[in-house]
Amino acid sequence: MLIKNSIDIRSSDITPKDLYLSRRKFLASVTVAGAAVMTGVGLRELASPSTVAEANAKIDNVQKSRFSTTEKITPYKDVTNYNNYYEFSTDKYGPAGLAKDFKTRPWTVTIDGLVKKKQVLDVDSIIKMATPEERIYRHRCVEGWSIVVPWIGLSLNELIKKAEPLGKAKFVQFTTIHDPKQMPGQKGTVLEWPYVEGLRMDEAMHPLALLCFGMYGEVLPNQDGAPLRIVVPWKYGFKSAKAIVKVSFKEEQPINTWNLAAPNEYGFYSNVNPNVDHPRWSQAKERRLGEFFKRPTLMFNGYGDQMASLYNGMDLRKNF
Ligand SMILES: Nc1nc2c(c(=O)[nH]1)N[C@H]1C(S)=C(S)[C@@H](COP(=O)(O)O)O[C@H]1N2
Ligand SMILES: [Mo]
Repeated sequence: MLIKNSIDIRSSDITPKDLYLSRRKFLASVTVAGAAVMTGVGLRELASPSTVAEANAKIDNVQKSRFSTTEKITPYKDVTNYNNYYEFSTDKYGPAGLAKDFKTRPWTVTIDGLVKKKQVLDVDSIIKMATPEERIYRHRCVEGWSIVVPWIGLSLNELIKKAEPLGKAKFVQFTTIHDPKQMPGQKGTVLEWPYVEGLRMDEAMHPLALLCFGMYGEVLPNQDGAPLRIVVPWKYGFKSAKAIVKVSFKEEQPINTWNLAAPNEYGFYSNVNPNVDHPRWSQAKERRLGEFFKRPTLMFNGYGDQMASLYNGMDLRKNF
């Protein structure tokens, strides 16, 4: 979002996906073995068939979702080489390389705040809470580019139900890991760290909100938010926090990083809305990665049938 003018999309440098994947698999397995030595986690545990720690490891047993769009899926190489992930770099071509050794195991997620069951959960126990679903969603970045991604995950509400929120809990906040040793961008002050995002409870409970750990049939690549991220397809991309370590239930509307950084440009709700311009550019159109011509942006990113009723009576110009 620091980039104010044209968006440079390189879609011509085609790497055959198989070649690319086998190289990444090699890198990932080396990293996993190294992490096991350093953390004392047994290699046997890491190698057990139900543990899916490796970026690009295949995910079995994935159900199709009725929420999937039938639009053309964006090429894997675009989705995994053009990323917003400021913890690693503000250059969209940076995270793919800089995140390749990022350690995603062991990994825990702390559930705290206004819940009956405060707890610390191992990421693999969260992943096993429900049968994984493939959800092919449109994803619209506030900067004017979009992608269609076959995400894999479970409804966020599965995790929320396990936590048993109290009646007072009106919002949920997600916190990204803070680890400047591994995340070079966190040594700088381009944003306040850790990255935080939030949803109103009814948004978080909506079946479209996804707790995501995979894409394209495989474990999430690190640059796309491994081991666990949020995906809320009716909102601008920055609402979909990556690499989360904490889920907190709150009475008051929580802080979200981009609102803190530029409150007149980025709101809390950030529903995709072609009728409300960003102060510095129009939001009426978008460019799908890998395509040349722009297309019109849809209200709620095309998810209005499911989502519009949640915002009845709200002024969407004020609550942008
Ligand atoms: N922790 C964290 N999460 C983040 C971001 C980030 O910089 N840090 N960028 C956001 C933005 S602006 C977008 S568009 C999406 C991009 O997700 P993708 O790289 O998987 O396409 O991640 C979102 N989640
Ligand atoms: Mo974004």
